[in-house]
Amino acid sequence: MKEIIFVTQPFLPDLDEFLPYLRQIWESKHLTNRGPYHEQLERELEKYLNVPNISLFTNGTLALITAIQALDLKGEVITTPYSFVATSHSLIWNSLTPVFVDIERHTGNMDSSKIESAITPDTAAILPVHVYGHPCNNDEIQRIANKHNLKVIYDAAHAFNVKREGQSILNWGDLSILSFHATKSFSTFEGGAIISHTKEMKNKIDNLKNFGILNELTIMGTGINSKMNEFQAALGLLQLKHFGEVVRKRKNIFERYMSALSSVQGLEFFTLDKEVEYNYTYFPIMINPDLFGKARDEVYEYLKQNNIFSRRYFYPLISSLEVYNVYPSSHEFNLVNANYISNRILCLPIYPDLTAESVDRISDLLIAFSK
Ligand code: T4K
Repeated sequence: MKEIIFVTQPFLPDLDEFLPYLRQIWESKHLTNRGPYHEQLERELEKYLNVPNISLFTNGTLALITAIQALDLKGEVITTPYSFVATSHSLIWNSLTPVFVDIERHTGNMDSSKIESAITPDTAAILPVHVYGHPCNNDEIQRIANKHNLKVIYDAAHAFNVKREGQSILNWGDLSILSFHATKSFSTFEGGAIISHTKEMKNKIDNLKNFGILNELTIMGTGINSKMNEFQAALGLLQLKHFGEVVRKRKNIFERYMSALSSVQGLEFFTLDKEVEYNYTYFPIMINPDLFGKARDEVYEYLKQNNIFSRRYFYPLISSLEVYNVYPSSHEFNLVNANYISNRILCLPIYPDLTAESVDRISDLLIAFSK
């Protein structure tokens, strides 16, 4: 029986490296509510990511929900149907209406040329996603937002430390959110963050994530509890020390897959931009059934029979889910590329401890299964 390989596996440093942090938490008994590790991780991440302000969260979804709250949005928000459900769910949790537009074939990101025709007098914001860490077309998205006086929130859940022309893409838009989930390249078990441009906005976000409490006697608004605890923050501090090595290993795996698979007939790939420093969190391929000879779901099942658990991130499209059927844009707009990609996508296993032998085993299985 061949070894089971999942789509991902969190990178965890040696337990001995984590124990001193745990001991410190035990001794101080400061478990949460802006403890010393929380404060240290905010400072270290601001420096590492080169962003002005960061607010840590218990997970990426609550960061997204809180980011939307912080901008006091009402009405409609233009977003992408090609994402994890948390992107659109966060709009619903804020009583906003998602308006889905199509995506680009070469990146999987929101197609900026489709935004203007979706704008109505009720449009309040644009919520694009840097899918797989591919940077969105920010110049165009921001130009449209400025012209129509719209806010931009980037769901950068996949884009930890991604840079374009040497600059962090996390500074784009009004706010960006990150996820530090166990399946991400930088993980704090669960976790997330909001990146903001001003101290005023950071204070507002920090207040919202702590029930709206200003001091013992003053509650400023109806905030929520979405604070990151000390255990999460401690793991984040440790992960940061290893992040460079984690990305190097991921890049090697990515390149090994590419050299084995890039010329296989019927496999399609997203375009990589030479100006971008990626984090290689995902290895997505698209299977063209006419050329490959098998449909994506057949490949998925075949790999599964061979103990390889790939994932169809992102299928089905959010707009095709029953809960989103009530929104007109799920039907009105022509989501041609979103459907094309969603029906062909397969994310292959990629994580730092995945061996070269395993990458070769997966590549060989794919090649053998093609016609
Ligand atoms: N926006 C976007 C664009 C996102 O992709 C996400 C999350 C969010 C927002 C929201 O951020 P968070 O609130 O999650 O911070 C996963 C993740 O749960 C989710 O974080 C992620 N995106 C989404 C794309 O994928 P599943 O349901 O595929 O995870 P699961 O549990 O099936 O894990 C996949 C594989 O990973 C497992 O087969 C084994 C391995 N694994 C997983 C976990 C949780 C481990 O080895 N250890 C673990 O602890 O959703």
